[in-house]
Amino acid sequence: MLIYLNGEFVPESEAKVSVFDHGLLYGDGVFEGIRAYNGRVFRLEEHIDRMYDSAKTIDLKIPISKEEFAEIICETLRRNDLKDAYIRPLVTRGVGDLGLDPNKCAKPTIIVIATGWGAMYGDLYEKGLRAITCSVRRNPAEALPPNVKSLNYLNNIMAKIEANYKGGDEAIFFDTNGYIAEGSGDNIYIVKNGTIITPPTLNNLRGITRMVLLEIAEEMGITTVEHNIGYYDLYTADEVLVSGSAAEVAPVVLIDGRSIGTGKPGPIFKQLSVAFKRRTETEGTPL
Ligand code: PXG
Repeated sequence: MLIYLNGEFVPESEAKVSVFDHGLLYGDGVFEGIRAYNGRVFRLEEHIDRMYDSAKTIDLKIPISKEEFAEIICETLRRNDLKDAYIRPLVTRGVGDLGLDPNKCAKPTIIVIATGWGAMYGDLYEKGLRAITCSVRRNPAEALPPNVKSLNYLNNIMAKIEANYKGGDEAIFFDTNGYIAEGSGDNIYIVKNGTIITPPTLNNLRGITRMVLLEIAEEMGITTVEHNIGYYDLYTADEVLVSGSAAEVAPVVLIDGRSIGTGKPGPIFKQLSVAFKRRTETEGTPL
């Protein structure tokens, strides 16, 4: 496997960063998770835009253009002969000293990793996921906006730990106001009486898959609404879905022991999932 690291493609065994990199010392940096299907990178431009917006928010200046970054991602896939892949670009503040001050970090570290990775949830797309709501709250926007896809994912990892202990496939976050925010690594939707409802994006990541699903639903004539939801809405929904570049579109059939709807993946999930798959097979930036 060849990894892009600061201007070079190096074998995995040589892809190393300094222990003084602030990405390691402080989680100071940003990342993306992108998929390529059939030799095309899905929604590449949107992912790059989001990464630059995350970087801008934390005042991290990525020293190359968006076009150059996109080309590096495509070249990483070509060098590894990957047509279907999961891609992880990341930019850290770079090497500094042991203090917090980012001014001590002269040059950001740029990394692109690409690997083959199939369906993240295996057979759960047919069976449905079991989820739990977790006691850890999603980082509030006034502390660290969930829109920033930062290298500090401890909030999400704490949620995942709770899901693991409670026997859930995924954890569902509340925000500090008691509204449902998102999963540990995916956006969330409920379906009620044929309408898809998803929380507005102040308390969650502005998912690229979320954007695509809302587009697809509208095209199919399914009403979509963005408003706050609570746990009552979750437990009493006809269907619950989650989405992400890694997770794609997945049905949730059990939450905190309550079975959702019929307890099986529902019709809206199935329709969206088929339409999403069709898009991933036909759209995207060719390598
Ligand atoms: N919310 C969060 C917190 C995420 O990390 C999404 C939503 C979905 O966004 P996109 O743009 O991908 O539709 C993500 C993305 C994992 C994993 O292992 C998930 C992400 C990133 C890294 C790893 O589940 N998620």
